[in-house]
Amino acid sequence: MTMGKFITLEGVEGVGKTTNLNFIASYLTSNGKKIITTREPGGTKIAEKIRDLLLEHNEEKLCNESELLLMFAARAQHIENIIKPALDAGKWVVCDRFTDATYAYQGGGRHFKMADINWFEKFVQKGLSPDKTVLLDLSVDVGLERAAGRSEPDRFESEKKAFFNNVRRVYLERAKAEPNRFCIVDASKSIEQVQKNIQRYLDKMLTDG
Ligand code: Z5A
Repeated sequence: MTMGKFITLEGVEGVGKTTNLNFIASYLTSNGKKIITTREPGGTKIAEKIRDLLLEHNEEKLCNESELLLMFAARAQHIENIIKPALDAGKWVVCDRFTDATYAYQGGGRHFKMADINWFEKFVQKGLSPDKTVLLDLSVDVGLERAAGRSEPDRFESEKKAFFNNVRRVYLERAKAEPNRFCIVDASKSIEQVQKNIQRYLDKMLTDG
């Protein structure tokens, strides 16, 4: 039985997850909530080491099966050591990406069967799932443009447009299938408008308790 709330942010690259994670954190804090912000893959020392393995270009090619297993290995560490203790202590956890990203990237992008991902989800999460997921939706072209030129592209950022179009498609399918958990926010709007829209969902969560 958890007491806090678990909010995740999702979307293709460059949609503004980091920008809006900071906004959500300060809005909830100003409304008296104890919060932690975190990210996936990552969030603990071991999970951040796994993140490096996943994002870096390695001399030895990381095979897709290892990629999927490492995502869930990092997640297991993160849930056990960060997410669950925070929720149990009544904190609100705001997380940049979670398992919807695995369905979108490893399912949509790498073509793993959704049923296989679902098996790992149950094995690792033991029923834990976000209370609310903000899907920042944006065309792949605009997202890649926004993200361009920041640094050397990592292993995922080096993928082709078709890969990201599949990622976006799966995100939207999942949002349609779970309308109560997901809120889809049009990330092509100005930052102010995007945050106004996110705030409406947060206000509802704060009122509903
Ligand atoms: N991955 C996976 O495959 N499977 C999994 O299960 C998980 C992850 C959990 C790391 O993710 C990679 O791991 C990710 C998927 C994979 N790879 N990809 N691609 P990440 O979240 O750490 O990396 P990212 O997706 O590359 O995040 P990002 O590029 O940092 O994007 P962002 O956080 O969404 O965007 P941002 O930094 O907030 O904004 C980008 C720019 O746009 C910035 O200059 C902003 O000022 C600007 N911006 C933001 N909002 C707006 C609006 N509304 N208008 C105009 N400009 C804006």
